[in-house]
Amino acid sequence: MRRSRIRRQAIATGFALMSIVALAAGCGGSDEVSPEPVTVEGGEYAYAMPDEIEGGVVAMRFVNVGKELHEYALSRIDGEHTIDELIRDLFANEGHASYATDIGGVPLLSPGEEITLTRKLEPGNYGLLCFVPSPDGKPHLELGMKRTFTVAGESDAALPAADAVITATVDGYVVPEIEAGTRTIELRNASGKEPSWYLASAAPGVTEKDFEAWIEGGQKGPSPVTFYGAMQSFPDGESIFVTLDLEKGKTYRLSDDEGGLPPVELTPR
Ligand SMILES: [Cu+2]
Repeated sequence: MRRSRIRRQAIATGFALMSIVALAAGCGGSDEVSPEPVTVEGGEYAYAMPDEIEGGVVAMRFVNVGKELHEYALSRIDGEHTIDELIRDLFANEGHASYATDIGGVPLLSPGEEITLTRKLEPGNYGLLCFVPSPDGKPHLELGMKRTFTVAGESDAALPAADAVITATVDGYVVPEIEAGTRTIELRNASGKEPSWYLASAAPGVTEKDFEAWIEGGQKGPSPVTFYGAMQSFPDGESIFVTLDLEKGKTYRLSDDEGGLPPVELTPR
């Protein structure tokens, strides 16, 4: 949960944001059976999703059904600990709890946006938390945006075929050309670190300061930056698949607020 604490701080100070992204695409396709996505709706101020989902290769479709920005910080919780114990311990121990493992979830997602993450999930108990501040400054988790769910069993679903691969290397993200449309992108971490994968877009000339001012001003009107989620940090040597709509001609920015990788831009063709 280290990242979640950092995210909370970053958002509180308004600086997580020009995290934006880029994607790539070619043509994909596979005969293997992809998992049926489990929908996780985030809104003011709760997550709606099943209490139990099947393990193995799991596709989770995260949707922001609310009016504010939301995130979906995901952790595995060992033992019988509750989500309230986890929150208490994270705040008391600089984002750490001995019984919880941060496995990465969806970072900032703008209202109306959605993204699907596909990867393997082991059986166990998991927790979702939103550290985004409400207009009055209270983190959403204090207002109810927190919940646990159970992963049980193991399906025979396979990982999806990727339309494109974005690799995080020691020097930065390597992004191929991207084709517009609904695309499944493999995010491959070969950076030796745990970078985050923020995907966002903003009108020309909009800066981090504009976003910071919007947060500090009580989030009046639409956010000057649109966030498409993508992925919080995950371990070196691993891959996670994201599926999302990429708009032709829009400039996306992929950036990292964890490992210090330089941001890259991509415009789907
Ligand atoms: Cu939230």
